[in-house]
Amino acid sequence: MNTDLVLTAEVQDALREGRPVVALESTIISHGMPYPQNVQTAREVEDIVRAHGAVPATIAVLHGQPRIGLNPDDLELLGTEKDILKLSLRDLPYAVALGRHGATTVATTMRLAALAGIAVFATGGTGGVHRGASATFDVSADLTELAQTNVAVISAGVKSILDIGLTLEKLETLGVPVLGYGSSEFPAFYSRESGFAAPLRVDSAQEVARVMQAKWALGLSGGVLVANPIPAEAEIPNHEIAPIIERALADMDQEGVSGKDATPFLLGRIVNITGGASLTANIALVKHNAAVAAQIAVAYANT
Ligand code: PSU
Ligand code: MN
Repeated sequence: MNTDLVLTAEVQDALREGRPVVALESTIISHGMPYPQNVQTAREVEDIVRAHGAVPATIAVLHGQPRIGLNPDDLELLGTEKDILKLSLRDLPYAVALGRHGATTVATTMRLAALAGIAVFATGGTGGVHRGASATFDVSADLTELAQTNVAVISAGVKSILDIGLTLEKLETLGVPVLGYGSSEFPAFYSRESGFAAPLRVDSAQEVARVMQAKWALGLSGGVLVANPIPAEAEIPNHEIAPIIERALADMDQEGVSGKDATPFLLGRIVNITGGASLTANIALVKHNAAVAAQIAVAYANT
């Protein structure tokens, strides 16, 4: 068994030379979007990172190897193969030990990125405290990872499939700076508005880079969460998406879905109910996050 990280030459060279690199997750490919949009989006997101002057490093476990940077065939495999594990942090050693394929969640991608020396990571939305968590204890490992691993995560906030208020409270407890990017409102993934204020606000990639530098220079370990609202022309307003999310949550209860299957079930259900409109929004926000993340990685490399 070999637990070493496997980096592509492109990523390895960039890291050695101190050039900007942006990590990208793979659960969104295998469990977050349908085929073929998942693979196409993964490719386009990598192109956007490059166009903004950084090197993309999509992260996954293939044949039990933690891989930092993937080729187009790898992306296709992650988007089409049926038995790709969803790897939260607890599942990582299992996939490595048994030689399995696995798509990494935000938590696991953060950890592997940090091990590789990558400080900036773009995703769609992070996990958080699920609604009803006081009974189910369903709180994403993304939050505990943000508490301990030194990576800045660029996301479009969190979906209201979660309890946004409790998620923000938990992030405060865990000491994670939450930065509204050009926004005083904390965004809600499909929507620019959540009804919750962003705890802190920044207005440039340089400001994010300085917060990262200050946090780690102070010896504070853990991540920084950048909440980047979906572009206005792509958003689904809260009053439209809220009842759809309620319906998806009711369907989930009825079908008895819980645990690691909750987020993939809800995303798929929302795509069905909206006739694909939520997928279009999801793709737009991921691309926007990739562009902003690349700008942050460039600024951070220059600090
Ligand atoms: N949010 C999305 N799409 C996704 C996810 C979140 O819009 O695919 C994925 C991310 O990989 C995130 C994971 O880390 O779901 C959270 O899963 P859980 O709630 O089981 O921790
Ligand atoms: Mn969970």
